[in-house]
Amino acid sequence: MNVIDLRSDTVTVPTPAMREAMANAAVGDDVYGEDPTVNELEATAAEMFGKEAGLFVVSGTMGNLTSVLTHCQRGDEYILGKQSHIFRYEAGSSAVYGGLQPNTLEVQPDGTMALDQIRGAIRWDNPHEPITRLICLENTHGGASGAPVPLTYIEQVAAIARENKLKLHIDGARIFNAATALNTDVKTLTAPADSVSVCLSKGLCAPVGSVIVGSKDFIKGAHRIRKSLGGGMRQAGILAAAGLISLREMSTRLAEDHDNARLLAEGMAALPHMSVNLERVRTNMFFFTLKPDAPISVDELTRRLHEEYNIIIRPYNAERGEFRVVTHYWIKQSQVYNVLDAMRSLVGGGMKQVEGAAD
Ligand code: TLP
Repeated sequence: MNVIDLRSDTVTVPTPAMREAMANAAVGDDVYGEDPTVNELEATAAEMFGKEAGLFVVSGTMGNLTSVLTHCQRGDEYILGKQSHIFRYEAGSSAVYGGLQPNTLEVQPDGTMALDQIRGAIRWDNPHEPITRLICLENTHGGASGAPVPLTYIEQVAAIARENKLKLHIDGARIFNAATALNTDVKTLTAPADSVSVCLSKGLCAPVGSVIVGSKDFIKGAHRIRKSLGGGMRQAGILAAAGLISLREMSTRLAEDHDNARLLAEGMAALPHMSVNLERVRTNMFFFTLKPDAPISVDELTRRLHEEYNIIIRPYNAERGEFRVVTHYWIKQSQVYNVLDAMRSLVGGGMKQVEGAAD
């Protein structure tokens, strides 16, 4: 049986079509702007997002850092969620490389920050205070169970940004998941933003890379920052060739991953000793909790799923018994049933076999 890896959609490997495109990609030196496949990727991303230009970067982290450093100057402050990826999981990079100060606000279960708190966090024009320069949103929001953040909210934040001469950046690592869940397209969903960072290597299956999109001036500045961060790649068309398939083909099939996440969440919610908040299962990611009365510990469940069933999950907060599960292209519906069967055997419950279970 193939491994069923539910730790993240970052574990996706390139599809056979991607490997073929990579092998045949036309390449050149991208630092001279001469890689035709990178140029095509950047133009395609800009077109899809309705922005003037795009820039291929190594990772989501580099996409966010490059964007934030392009919008801000040393000593500036930017507003973002306390549970956002940029604040929690990017090694404090904007402080390390940009001398920037994050001003964090609580993220609500729907992935938003309260509008009055955003307004209240903007600094006065006073020499005692840092200058607020930027607001960052995340969509979908990983710190809020993959919640898709709706356009109306983004427009409201953009209006606050405009009134205060601030920029708006979206960490759109999973923006195509958000657009799928909200039944809209990424161009509409990100129209109010000055910049968006989009991961190609998560649910979209490319082996490496993200693109950032924005105005020509923004991308010109970002180009210089990317170079200074060591992100000027050479024959990167090999990677961009996979990214083109991500944008054109993989971005349209994410509903399948969302359906699988829901199927899995509903099956797990029906098991004793487990709790899942089904209302919060909106995209390809959800959290579940192993209740304290369960006949198995967090560590044992993790280990035995791996050793006995070839299923990999990672505790998110072991003390609270909390796990995160992420579905993706390499998880098929039959495997969701396999996972439910394995959970049932290990956690107990005596539920009837789920129909459709496969080997
Ligand atoms: N997220 C990873 C881990 O770092 C947590 C994951 O498994 O979810 N923005 C968001 C919203 C992300 O979730 C991630 C990666 C990034 C940015 C960074 O992307 P990479 O890993 O390409 O630097």
